[in-house]
Amino acid sequence: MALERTFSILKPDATRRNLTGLINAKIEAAGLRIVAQKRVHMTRAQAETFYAVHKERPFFGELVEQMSAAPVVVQVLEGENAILRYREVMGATNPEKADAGTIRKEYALNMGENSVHGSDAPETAAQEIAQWFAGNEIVG
Ligand code: RTP
Ligand code: MG
Repeated sequence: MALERTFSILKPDATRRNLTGLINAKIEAAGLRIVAQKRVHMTRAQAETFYAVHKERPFFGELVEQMSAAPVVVQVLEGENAILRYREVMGATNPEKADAGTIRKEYALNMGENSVHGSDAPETAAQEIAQWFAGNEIVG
């Protein structure tokens, strides 16, 4: 299978607790290469746009609040089957249901503050990467 790219966010709960290095070590150990990375503080508007698919959900307000409350690290990850591979490494949305060894099992605080985001499909990955990175910022 050809190399694929996915979009990742190390969320505010992770940056606050200085966990970005430990999480990156798990990403790299899983065979994914970090081909772009920067630290940004999302505005409310950026968080609303990013999670627009969830705007009717009851947790939307809290999600936007949390995502814009502190800096995040946005990344592009590259590897074979990167989208699914990263979802496996992240673990289930609810950390209580996440498999042992996954990022969320080890580091997430709860369903909302679950340390990482990863794209869920090729179309969303392309869209999310384009929202946060210029082409020349990604070095594969
Ligand atoms: P993500 O988009 O952040 O990678 O997470 P996901 O696919 O595993 O989960 P998704 O259903 O897309 O939900 C997006 C984020 O919203 C927060 N959430 N809170 N309190 C709740 O019931 C609830 N449900 C979801 C989480 O931060 C989740 O990652
Ligand atoms: Mg999602």
